Amino acid sequence: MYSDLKIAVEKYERTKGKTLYDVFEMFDKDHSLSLDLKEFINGMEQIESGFSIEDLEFLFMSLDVDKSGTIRYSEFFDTIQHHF
Ligand SMILES: [Ca+2]
Repeated sequence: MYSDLKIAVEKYERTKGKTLYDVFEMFDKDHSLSLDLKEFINGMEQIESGFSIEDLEFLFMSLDVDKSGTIRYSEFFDTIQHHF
């Protein structure tokens, strides 16, 4: 499922000419430099990732490495860049 996440994000980056940081910033509506579950789900729907809500909840929990209830940029970035 991580590879699907990477593919979805990279497809969006390519078609829109965005960086991974731009994508994160777009998701991070309140500019807290971290994503809560709602921001993550809304963001993934915005880039038309095609994941179900259940999949997104699972991904969110996996991305939240330290189980803080939010995804920090470093967690987001590390998972997408280095998980393969
Ligand atoms: Ca946030």
